[in-house]
Amino acid sequence: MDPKVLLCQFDNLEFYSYMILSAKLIEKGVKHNVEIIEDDVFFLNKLSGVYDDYKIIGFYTCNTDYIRIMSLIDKIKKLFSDRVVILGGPHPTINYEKINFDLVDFICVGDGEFHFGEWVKSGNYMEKRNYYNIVCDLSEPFEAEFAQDLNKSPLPNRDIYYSKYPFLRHMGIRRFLLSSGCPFKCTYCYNETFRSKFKDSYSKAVLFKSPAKAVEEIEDTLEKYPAKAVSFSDDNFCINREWLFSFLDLYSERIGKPFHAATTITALTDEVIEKLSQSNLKTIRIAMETTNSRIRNEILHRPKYTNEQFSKTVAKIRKKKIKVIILNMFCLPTQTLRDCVDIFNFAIDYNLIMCTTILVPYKGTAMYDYCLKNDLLIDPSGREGDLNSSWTSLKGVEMERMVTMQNYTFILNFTRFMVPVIRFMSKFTWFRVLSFKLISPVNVIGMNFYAWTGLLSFKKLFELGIKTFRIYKRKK
Ligand code: B12
Ligand code: SF4
Repeated sequence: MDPKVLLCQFDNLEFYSYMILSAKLIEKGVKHNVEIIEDDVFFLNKLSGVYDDYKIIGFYTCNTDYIRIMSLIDKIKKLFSDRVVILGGPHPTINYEKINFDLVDFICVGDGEFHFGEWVKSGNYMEKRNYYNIVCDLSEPFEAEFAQDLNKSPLPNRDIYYSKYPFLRHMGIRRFLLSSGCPFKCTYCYNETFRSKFKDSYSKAVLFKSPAKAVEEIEDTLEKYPAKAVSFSDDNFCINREWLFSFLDLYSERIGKPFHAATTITALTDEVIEKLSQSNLKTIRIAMETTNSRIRNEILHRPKYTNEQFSKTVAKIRKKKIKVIILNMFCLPTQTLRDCVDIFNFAIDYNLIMCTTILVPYKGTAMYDYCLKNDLLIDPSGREGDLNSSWTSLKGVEMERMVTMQNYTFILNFTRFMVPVIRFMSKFTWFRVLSFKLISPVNVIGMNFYAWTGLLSFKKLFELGIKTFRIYKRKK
């Protein structure tokens, strides 16, 4: 009997990686399914029930997921020793030396679209040896492999999600990824690590789908799965002016739906803003990361921009009736509570919606090495954050107090008088603990609510809120 593949994840969202792998598995005639795991015990029961004959179990693994996935694999291996477990995605790609091969059978270093299907189909998964970029033995040679031309990547098979999860099918917004990579060198980002680690294996820092191919994919998708709006997940949507303009020309002509994207402030010239506005851009995410330019330049290695330049550009975008969401990070090395106060005041001064996160120095990044070298990390081998909320990875009470400030973003974003109040209260341990436990989930929901209103209906936002609460309940 042919082996079946189960692709597992924790987040309630379509993963491009799985939709692409699925297209390839279909091509090779491999039966497969996707599973969004809400509860570990329930999932383990399913492995002996509906997934009884799913021999190969795959996990998309970000740094954030690794520890949780490893604890689940430990249980899988104890209960079902015949299952073959394979990890793919950013963590095994940039940290393959650190994978625990006592538990994991194989990892995929780089893109899975090239050999995964044939590895399953031809029965190579039964042999403990490396197969191109599918690796189980680091002492033997292997080739990390990456897409060189996105036009040659298979069209994502969305049906794998939409036929199974009505919540995703009826989301009202469809996500697309038209490029990969970003030319900047931010120390906390995957892109810089990826480039320095695999400098001989990739062709260009940023790859794009051709505008014609991109629009074709959007058209086909919307025809099959209608939606009110489109969201581009690209790291830096506006980074190449020439590509952007020719894509937007076609998009306006053939699609024209309201859309959402993320970019760096440096890409937003007057001409680009005008073009985006004419093309029906409704919301844009721009990372400022911190108002402290020393930290931005010397520690984060962000592209160069001043606070003034940032505020002026943002004002121009808002004049075009485009909603701006700025992103900021808390608990950065050398950051102080004063900096956090400045961040809130900046958002209030310019009337900006702000989403904040807490820095997680991911293993494998320059930021992790910096924190390790300067003895800043509480636990260098510990957890690497969580999708929705994190505790500080950096030592010090000041850092803990910044977590509390972050937990109240949904209020401090709009009420200046509350900023010193929360800053003062964060002195008390009980207040910090209580805020983390009770307020941080509300904060995540609040920030998402402000960020997505206008693109998602109230009903969808409500459903998303409920799902987020369920994640917290599970964690508790
Ligand atoms: C779209 C996107 C999202 C989306 C969708 C996430 C998803 N998993 O698809 C959302 C908004 C939900 C998201 C959330 C997060 N993201 Co994100 N995201 C991206 C982005 C921009 C594109 C991912 C993508 O679709 N790539 C295209 C597909 C085709 O490539 P791929 O995912 O690498 O998959 C290929 C291979 O990796 C491999 N593969 C992958 N999985 C598997 C599994 C098996 C079994 C096999 C064999 C192969 C295989 O085959 C695939 C096809 O070739 C990347 C940037 C990037 N350059 O990848 C960041 C990125 C993955 N995200 C990142 C982060 C940090 C996050 C969050 C932790 C943010 C947060 N604090 O909440 C969460 C984590 C959620 C999660 N568990 O995935 C980091 C990861 C860093 C790291 N070292 O782990 C990245 C790299 C961004 C960055 N520049 O640093 N993200
Ligand atoms: S600008 Fe964003 S995507 Fe580009 S390297 Fe920096 S953090 Fe990564």
